[in-house]
Amino acid sequence: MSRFEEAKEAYAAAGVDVEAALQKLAGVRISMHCWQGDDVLGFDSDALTGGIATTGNYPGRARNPEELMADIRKAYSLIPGKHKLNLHASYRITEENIDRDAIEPKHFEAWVDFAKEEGIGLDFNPTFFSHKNVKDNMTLSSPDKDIRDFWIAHGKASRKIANFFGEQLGITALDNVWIPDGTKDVPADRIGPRARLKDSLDQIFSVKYDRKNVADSIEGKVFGIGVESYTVGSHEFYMNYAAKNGLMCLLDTGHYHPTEVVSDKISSMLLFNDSLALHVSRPVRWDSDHVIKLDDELKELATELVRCDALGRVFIGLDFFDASINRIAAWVIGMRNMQKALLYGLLTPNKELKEAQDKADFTAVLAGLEEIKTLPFGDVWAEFCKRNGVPVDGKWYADVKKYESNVLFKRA
Ligand code: RNT
Ligand code: ZN
Repeated sequence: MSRFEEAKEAYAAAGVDVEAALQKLAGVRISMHCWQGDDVLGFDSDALTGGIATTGNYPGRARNPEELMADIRKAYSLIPGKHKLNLHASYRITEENIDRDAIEPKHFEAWVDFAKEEGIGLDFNPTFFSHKNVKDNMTLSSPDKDIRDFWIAHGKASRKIANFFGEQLGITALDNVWIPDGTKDVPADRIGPRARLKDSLDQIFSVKYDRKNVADSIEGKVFGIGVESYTVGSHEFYMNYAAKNGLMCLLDTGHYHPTEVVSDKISSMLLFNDSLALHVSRPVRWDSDHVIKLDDELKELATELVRCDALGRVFIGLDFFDASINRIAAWVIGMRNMQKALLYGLLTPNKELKEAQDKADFTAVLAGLEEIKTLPFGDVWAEFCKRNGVPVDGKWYADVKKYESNVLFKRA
């Protein structure tokens, strides 16, 4: 018997159908964020500003669309399955000298062609940072009407582009709004900026699109660099705005107080919303956006998605950017870890454990959750990689190193 066959039996003894788990995992598209490839620089500015930051200067970052596409292709070749690519407006591809309020679908046609070739979907984000119109740390909530109008136009233009992605690819595109607005020190007026943000969002979302093409989400946050004391777009602000306006909340795992976990929020969100969006990241002491590890919280988050039967109504996107390591490896590790976490959740005897909980047999719950940790998970994961024609663990890194010396290190 092969190791996989043995693993299948071990899981079956615990009440888990391995083939069903593998089939479910194969149906999950994860949105890989383009911005890990170039340290969130994009193609329309020369510095990352606006409350987020990358650290490190590992050689070989992508400097133009060709390099970024080549690197993304390399990463996809080492990740099982077909996924999505998450773009920011700052990654437009054009010779035209246009500002962000004037971007159009045609400026993203090259990405649509790329997506068609790769068999992937696209997601989108308006870029409300790294721009001169981020005035006094404010965009959509600025007291300056011209500033607000510029960003409202950008928000509208972005949704039109996301709609174009959905139309062209036949895969719903997520359009996610995150803004850096806030104040460094304790503000004198909290409600004013929030009222202005509410009005700006009303204008952006006044245009209606077919939900088949574009799904809208808004992403809150607890604080950012330089805006430590007050964030206009807080979680409560967006949760209420989303509920009232039929939009989706996007929960970023780095955007809460350090002991607060997103895994515990998922069930509550799903009971009141048809769908949910996630940015999976790893905060180390703060929203540091480290590459996600297969740690307890990632497994808990993924298991919650499985238990809530939510794989069909959640938009899973990754959001980390580490400039101190090989960026392709960062993607591959993060994407594979997200898939491993989902597989872990799918290989958990959730039904039996729920029944034990309902009978108040908390000992069985504890024992069960602990014992699945030592089942032969790696053999099932290896089978998933093989079936998808990608290297198993231990076999992909050499390929990245080769690409690093042949391609990345040759970039001046
Ligand atoms: C910032 C948010 C946001 C960005 C990306 C680049 O704190 O997490 O999602 O990371 O849009
Ligand atoms: Zn995020």
